[in-house]
Amino acid sequence: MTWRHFQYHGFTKLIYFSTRLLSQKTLLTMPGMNERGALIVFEGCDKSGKSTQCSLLVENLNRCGVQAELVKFPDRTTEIGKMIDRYLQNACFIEDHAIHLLFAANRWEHMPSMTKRLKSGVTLVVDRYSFSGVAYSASKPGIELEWCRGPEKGLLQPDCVFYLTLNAQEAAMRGDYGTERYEQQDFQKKTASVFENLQDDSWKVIDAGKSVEELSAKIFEQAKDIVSSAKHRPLGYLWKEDP
Ligand code: Z5A
Ligand code: MG
Repeated sequence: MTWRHFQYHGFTKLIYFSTRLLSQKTLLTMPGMNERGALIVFEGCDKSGKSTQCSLLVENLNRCGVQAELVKFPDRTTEIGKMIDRYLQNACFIEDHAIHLLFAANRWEHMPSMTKRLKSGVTLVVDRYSFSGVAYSASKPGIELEWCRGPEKGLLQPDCVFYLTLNAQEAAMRGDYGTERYEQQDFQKKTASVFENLQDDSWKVIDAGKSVEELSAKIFEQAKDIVSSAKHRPLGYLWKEDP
């Protein structure tokens, strides 16, 4: 082999191995093309600390390199959300079935953007969802639980529901309790019993009577596993398989 040949082959090999090394490194560091984000929902009775824990979970996930965003229902900023806000503040009357449909519509209007974000790999942390919709409406006299589930069928299925439990007396001692519709202890007890009926294997029951820090550490640990296991699972749809 001449010196020229040696130079040519050495250079080609160098290019070949550097390209392989680069593509392997890119695969390791870039999020996989088909990896989706997880849909993590927080539910629970009034003042159980859902909003506090949702914000902390988003911060903790982002800090460890998981892209995560907060979604809150009701979203009081949309046209439908503004009607819901007036209703919750006792500024207007809306018939019980009609307000139930508005809460569900408020979720449906967010489905396209939520689906897009999940598919692009973003984890969504959702502060209240369909289970609140069903629990609060089905606690009213004359509204059947099955009827309440109807408009929620086909919404995105959460990968996990963190259900924060707190007894009604403890909740009543927390900030701002009693300023909105539904914030009465008897009604809260009824909603808690409906929530219990709605639980399945994806629910994780959390005793919300602990400190904010203790709760957020425990939730973060569990959420990391949920994010990993959701990556390659197809998106599911709520209560679609029910007869
Ligand atoms: N509703 C419905 O009917 N149908 C639907 O489809 C949906 C909702 C989605 C408004 O919801 C109402 O809408 C709600 C259900 C109904 N009615 N009720 N009741 P909302 O989500 O907008 O409600 P909110 O005003 O935000 O309250 P909340 O969500 O129940 O609170 P929270 O998020 O669970 O708690 P927090 O804001 O995080 O904390 C409450 C206070 O406790 C605050 O002062 C914190 O600093 C304190 N806190 C939090 N964690 C702790 C711990 N660990 N220890 C001590 N203190 C704590
Ligand atoms: Mg809240």
